[in-house]
Amino acid sequence: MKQILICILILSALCACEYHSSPPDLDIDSGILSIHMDRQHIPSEVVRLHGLLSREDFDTIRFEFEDLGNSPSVLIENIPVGVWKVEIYALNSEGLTIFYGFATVSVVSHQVTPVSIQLSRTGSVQIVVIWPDAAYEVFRNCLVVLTRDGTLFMDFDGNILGTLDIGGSSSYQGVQVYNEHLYILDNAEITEIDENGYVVARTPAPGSMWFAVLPDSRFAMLDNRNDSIHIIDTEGNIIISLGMLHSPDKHLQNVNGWVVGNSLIISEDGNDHLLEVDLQTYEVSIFKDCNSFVNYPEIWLNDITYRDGTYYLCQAKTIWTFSDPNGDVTKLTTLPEGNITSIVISDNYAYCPINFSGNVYKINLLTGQYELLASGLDYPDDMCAW
Ligand SMILES: [Ca+2]
Repeated sequence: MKQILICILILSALCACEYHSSPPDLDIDSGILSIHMDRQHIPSEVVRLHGLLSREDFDTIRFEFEDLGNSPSVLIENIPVGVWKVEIYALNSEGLTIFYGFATVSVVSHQVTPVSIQLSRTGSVQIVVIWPDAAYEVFRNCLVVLTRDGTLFMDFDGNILGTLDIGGSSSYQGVQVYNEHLYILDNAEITEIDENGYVVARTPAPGSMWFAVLPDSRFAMLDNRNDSIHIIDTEGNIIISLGMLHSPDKHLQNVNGWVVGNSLIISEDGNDHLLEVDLQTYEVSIFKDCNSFVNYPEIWLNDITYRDGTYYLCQAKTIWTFSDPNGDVTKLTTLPEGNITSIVISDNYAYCPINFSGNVYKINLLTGQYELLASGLDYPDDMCAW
């Protein structure tokens, strides 16, 4: 179910009426309704957005969103204070309403009241109205760690700031940040949360797989059992399924993905190879053969990330760096324990959680020296910086 989120800010302001001139029994307060929409949440088939503001005994106000290609917004002034119903209609090129949503909003003097309306495809689906208290409390400029105790916000000194009460005990989970939004894979669903803590989309996803957020509203679902990569859209439909250049094996390897430019780099295929998926043509190729340097008996390549021309590739305990996939690799460090489940680069440090011990290490990228940043986490499975 495709849904759009509309954030409505109601800016209520008292009219500049002098009290002695106000006639009795007249509603002298009025407010301003300011509705903004995020273009990335409007499906491409929507060509027109308009709405109604209605209340018993008052004239219905009609409004139209301008500039759909950018960030459409509308400003309605002089709304008498009180409870109003807002309805939004999204039309396609044939003039048919394909999305609809409504909310009851209370226009109050001297208050800014944010209200979200989730638009649903018309038909048999229910219309969902999300009120502001549905937002999660989120923290920014910190690490987000997925554990069996939930999704934790942790600052770069290792202090836990709070918990996002979403996330379960599945071994196939993930957290990732893309375009300032947090994506959490849990129980075969990808939840997208914006910077204010609102859930802006939920995408059904095939189970028992890892994931990567891709450009242009796509996800890659990474399957280590069938050694395949499923590219899905935000409604969960498979766009294309790709193999890993060999028949499915019995290697239940880790499969992590990281987008670099217009490619998805995958670690790994089950044979110590990194793969590259061209996100335009969906061509799959071997990006790097790691057989020559990997540290045995640390089986499997783990997470991979990239910053400023350098790739950071983990095994269970060892972190490698390289800049040219055809060039040499450098060992950054070997931690005293495994398994590293994720690597996050921030400033001049890498941050790596260890699933079995519940520790998080901070590694100096210049010297390779590491320190224990946090401990006592319950099986940290994935991490990102938000
Ligand atoms: Ca496999």
